[in-house]
Amino acid sequence: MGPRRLLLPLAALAACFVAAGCGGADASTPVATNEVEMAKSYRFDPDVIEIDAGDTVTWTNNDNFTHTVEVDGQSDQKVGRGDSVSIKFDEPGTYDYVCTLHSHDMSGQVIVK
Ligand SMILES: [Cu+2]
Repeated sequence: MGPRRLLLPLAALAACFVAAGCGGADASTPVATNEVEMAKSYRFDPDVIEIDAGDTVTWTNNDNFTHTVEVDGQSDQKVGRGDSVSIKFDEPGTYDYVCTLHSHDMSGQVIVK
């Protein structure tokens, strides 16, 4: 009799890998605030916020690099080191935004109620 080869554990391991995924940008709990920091390094903090319609959100850049805020459907706003930008949200909805310079690392969401 030859040795038995058990391939099953390997298959199970591979399935776990797929299930765990590589993480998404959608796991954050919204924070009720209208202040977002561009924190070191390459982060929006908090990345998901909740505000009321008519509120203005201010992003402040405390990182060592220039960033931008581009809300879906709006123009890109450049924010240098130490600068800030404010955007008013009049209509309820969910607004995704990115830093267009670092869109892989820096994205966030404004939920307007
Ligand atoms: Cu950036």
